[in-house]
Amino acid sequence: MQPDWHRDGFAISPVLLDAASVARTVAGLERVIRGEYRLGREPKSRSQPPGPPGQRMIKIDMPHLCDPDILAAVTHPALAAWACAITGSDALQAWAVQLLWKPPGPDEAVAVGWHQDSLYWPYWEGEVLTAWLALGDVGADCGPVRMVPGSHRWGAVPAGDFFTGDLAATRRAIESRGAGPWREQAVLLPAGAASLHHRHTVHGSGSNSSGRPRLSLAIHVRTQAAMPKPGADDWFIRDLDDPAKAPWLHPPADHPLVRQPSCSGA
Ligand SMILES: O=C(O)CCC(=O)C(=O)O
Repeated sequence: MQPDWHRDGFAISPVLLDAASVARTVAGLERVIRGEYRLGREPKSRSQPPGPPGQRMIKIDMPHLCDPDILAAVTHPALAAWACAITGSDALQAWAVQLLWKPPGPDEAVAVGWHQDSLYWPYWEGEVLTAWLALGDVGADCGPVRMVPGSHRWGAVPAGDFFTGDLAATRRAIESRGAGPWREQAVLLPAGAASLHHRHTVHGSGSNSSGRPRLSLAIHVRTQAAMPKPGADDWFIRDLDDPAKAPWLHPPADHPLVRQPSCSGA
C-alpha cells in the first residue's frame, strides 16, 4: 500500500533525480569514500557501525561538505519541492547529511537497528525530518529501510539503536515501552527516488543479499516549524547560518522568509 505522510509518518516520492544525476552522485560517493575531497573540506566524521572488518556498513557524516556532486544531489530542487509539498512546508533546510553504503552482508554486519531519529536529536524542537535518497534501485533483497507505519504517533520512545545490528533486540526494547501495534513496511525505491520520514517514525534495515551495495544519502532537514532548543549547543546546529554546511533547499537562500531571524539558529 502506498504510504500516506499523515497516517503512516512516511512517504515515497516518484523518481526525482534522473539517471545522469544519480550517476554523478554515485561517483561523488565513491570519491568521498576513498578520501578524495574535491571541495577541499573533510567530512565531519567517517565511521563504520559494528560488524566484521571489511564488511560493515560505511557511514560518513556531512559528505556534501566534500564533494560538489553530492552537494548538488542534496540541494536538488525536485527533492525539496516534493518534501515541501508532502509536509505543507514553506521552507526546508538541510542541517545534516549521511552517506550510507550498505555492502552485501548478513544482519550482524550491515543491519541498522530499529530506532527513531529523534533519539539522536535532543537539540531540536518541532518539525525535523529525514529524506532518504536512493542512489541505486532498492529492492527487497538490498536491505531496504523498513518503517513501522503509524509509529510517528507514539511520541519519543527512549529505546532502539541505529548502531546495533540486532533487529530483534531493538524491536523488543521499543515494544517494551508500551508502543504498538507493530507492523513493518519495506520502502522499495527506484534509483533517484526518495522516502521521507517523521522524526518519531520507527525504522531500521536488515541484511543485503543482492550481491551489490545499497547506496543512499540520508538528508536530515528542518522546516520553518523547527527551532533549536534554547541553549542547545551542538556541532550540527552551531552553524545553521553557514550555507555550505546547512543549505536552505526551499525556498532559495535569499528569500525573505529564510532571512527572518526566527529561521536562524543563532
Ligand atoms: O539506511 C538505513 O538503513 C537506515 C537509515 C536511517 O536510519 C535514516 O535514514 O534515518
